[in-house]
Amino acid sequence: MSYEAIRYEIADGIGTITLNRPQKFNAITNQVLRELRQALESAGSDEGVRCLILTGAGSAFCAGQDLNEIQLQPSAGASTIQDSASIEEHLHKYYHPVILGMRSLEKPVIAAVNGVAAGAGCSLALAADLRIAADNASFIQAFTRIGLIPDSGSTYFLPRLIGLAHSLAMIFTGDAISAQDALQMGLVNRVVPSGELMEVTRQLALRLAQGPTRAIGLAKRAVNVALNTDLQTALNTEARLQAEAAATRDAAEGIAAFLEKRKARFQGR
Ligand code: LHQ
Repeated sequence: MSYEAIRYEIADGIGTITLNRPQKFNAITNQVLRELRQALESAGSDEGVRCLILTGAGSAFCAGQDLNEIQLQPSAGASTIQDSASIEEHLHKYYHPVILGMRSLEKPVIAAVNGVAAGAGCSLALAADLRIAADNASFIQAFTRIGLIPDSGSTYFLPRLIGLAHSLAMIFTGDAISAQDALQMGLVNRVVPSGELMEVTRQLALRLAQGPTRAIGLAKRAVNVALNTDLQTALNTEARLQAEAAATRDAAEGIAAFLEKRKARFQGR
């Protein structure tokens, strides 16, 4: 498939998705969401992709839903969006497969947040496993600024990452959070000078891509389950997935390498 609203490149076991509408701060159209879904599915089935980076072209990461595509109909008590009967249907049809696709992809997903991440653009960053932010990046729960509520997973991820108090302040005020404040809150893993963002992110992605990526994927699944369950179920899930991890060649190699006091050569299977 060819991509227009995003770029999708693969090198050294790393898939890089770049939101590519820089003149509109990478605002999200239906086409962006269709292509994102396609790239995520492709990354999932491609053994050559062992880690994924999500970033934005130009000076912004993503300004959220392209507001030109929303048709407001307050007199009818409803609003619609291009190609969908309702906003609710639109979220189910276009946004949710992308958010669920990022979480269910059993490969690490790193958001390289190169500038402002607003509205659903912030949700996209939150749905990644790890976030590295440029020092000039910012995070805005922009939804209430325009009379809407957080969607695309922000109500789910934000309190889990930074707790209720910070989350509700961000959501109620719509104020921009700087990269440094985001780091303090635990919203991002690391802040780096803007010019170093992609290199630092690639180094981390390369390290993960050369790791035991089957185990990393199973660990992601176990944590996804544990986020929403009781201790007994989490323990059961860990035990079942540990058995799967232990049956991989990487586990045999990892243990052998430790005993032989050498560096392990992982293959992701
Ligand atoms: C944009 C946008 C944008 C179009 C910047 N759309 N053009 C999903 C589905 C269904 C229902 C509703 O909700 C959702 C989820 C959502 O994401 S709702 C939230 C949508 N996003 C926003 O409300 C954020 C709107 N943008 C902004 O507040 C600002 O642009 C930010 C704070 C991101 C950046 O501010 P500045 O640095 O001052 O840049 P700017 O405003 O000048 O924007 C640069 C260009 O990008 C500009 O284009 P232009 O042709 O005028 O130079 C903007 O119009 C365009 N742009 N966001 N969401």
